[in-house]
Amino acid sequence: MTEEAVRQITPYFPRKSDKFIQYGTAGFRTKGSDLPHVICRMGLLAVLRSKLKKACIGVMITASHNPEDDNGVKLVDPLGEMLEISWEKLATNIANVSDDKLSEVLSSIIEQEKIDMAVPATVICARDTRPSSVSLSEALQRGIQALNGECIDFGLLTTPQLHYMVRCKNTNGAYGKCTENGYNAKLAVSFVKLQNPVTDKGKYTSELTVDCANGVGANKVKELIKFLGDSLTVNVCNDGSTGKLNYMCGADYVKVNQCSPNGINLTPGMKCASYDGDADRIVYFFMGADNKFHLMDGDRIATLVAGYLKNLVKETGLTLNLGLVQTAYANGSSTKYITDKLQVPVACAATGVKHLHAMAVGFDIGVYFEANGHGTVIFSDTAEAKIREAGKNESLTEAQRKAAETLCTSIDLINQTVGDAISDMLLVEVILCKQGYDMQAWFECYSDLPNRQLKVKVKDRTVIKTTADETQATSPDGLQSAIDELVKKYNSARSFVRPSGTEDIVRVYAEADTQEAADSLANEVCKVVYDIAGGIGERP
Ligand code: 16G
Ligand code: MG
Repeated sequence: MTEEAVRQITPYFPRKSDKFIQYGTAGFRTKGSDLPHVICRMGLLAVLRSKLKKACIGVMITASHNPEDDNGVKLVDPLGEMLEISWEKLATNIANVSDDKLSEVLSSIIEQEKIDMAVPATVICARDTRPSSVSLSEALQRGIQALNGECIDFGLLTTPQLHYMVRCKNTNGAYGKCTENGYNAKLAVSFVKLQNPVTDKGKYTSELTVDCANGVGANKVKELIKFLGDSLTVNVCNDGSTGKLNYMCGADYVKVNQCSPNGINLTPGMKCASYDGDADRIVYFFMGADNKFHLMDGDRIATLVAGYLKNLVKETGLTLNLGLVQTAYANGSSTKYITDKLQVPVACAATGVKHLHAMAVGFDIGVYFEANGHGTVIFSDTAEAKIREAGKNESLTEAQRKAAETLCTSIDLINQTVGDAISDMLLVEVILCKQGYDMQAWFECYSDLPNRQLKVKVKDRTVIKTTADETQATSPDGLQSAIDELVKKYNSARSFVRPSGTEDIVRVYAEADTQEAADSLANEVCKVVYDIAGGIGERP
């Protein structure tokens, strides 16, 4: 069977180059033109995974915030979570094997994993708006069909919408209807239910301007708005009609450059947000009372969400263990605010959504956010059942019941499968409205510690090893103690280094009480990395 499948696809999607490609933190990602055979082969792998799991598997074609010429592919597991880590290696093997060995590798996976090839397979696929995504989606479907899998093609979707569809499909509608209208209706109904009863909205205004990175989020949010009536006005910018995908716009651009994107003329009083190219990340921004640009990143969103949920849980009287997962990049002030002021425990995970997600599952209610704006909330099955039950429990006080009902509706507003710019945006709006916050009030919750991120080129970045939370370097010898010595020279300072998972460089992060101090510390740490870890090129 594998031989026949390979015979069907290789004439059309041959492996043209020997360039090694790895399934990394966000799947395969490279130039779109290098991907046809990789994506076709992911169709084969998705079919095998579907047969193994006896469930529908998802495949998303996107390169998120990368330039328009790049593309990528990710597999999505049955409950809408990222592909199990042990299968990343299988994906890498399949992508890199020569055409004449492909059948052999497929057969060995079938044997090792004891896959019953008689089980039917279904794969849900979707793509972003990149020009190369259309033909890559065809390649994917050819791969799926070659192993007799059924393919459900949703065409254009945001990445989190695809994750949502997979979960809906495998839970027989318990999570929602497996259609775009189903997704929009679920979110919009919950949003309106949470927003409308708020009588005292304080400084809150129900209007915002969204930079959609000229990506797939633009048309999708336009569809969603139709379901919102007049409860929220969303001005959609960078909708792809004129600008180029991710070019001088989008969440990554705004976060990295700390400035407003092209296409938005930022003036005081405006509330703005940016999605990334596949709408799984969101950051907010505004111009403050000081006439300066202020970024409200994932850390800010996390504090808002954790505080809101913590209050609601308290009002229900239920005992539920709520925690927040951040990465080492989270600003020290946000961690302090959450721990001291909100009294929510904070855990630190390695960079990359799958690591945060895995740690968040350990709480009854696990909130996770990366500073770059990717994040969501996960409710354990038991927590969700308890909350839903409390919403109907006549023996509770009315206030307790109401809080439980509000929590239930919030659960429906949240895309628990993965970070979702559209769903996160609606959640932030609900919370800002309840708190009566404008952007300035939200901003004033705490002040960020000044920080700096730099990169160093080294011969082999894998010589740098870190602890699981990435806050300490365990190798090479002497690196961590050198960093510790430097940190001691500054106030409220912290610094760490880690090998990037997406680029061939070492990343350096430093924060301190002033920008000058953070800059200087980051620079000094770069020199230490260069000297101890085998720097190449000019010394920083
Ligand atoms: C990937 C990750 C992102 C992480 C980034 C770090 C996913 C879906 N994406 O884009 O979460 O922040 O890598 O990049 O997991 P780095 O390793 O180069 O610093
Ligand atoms: Mg993305």
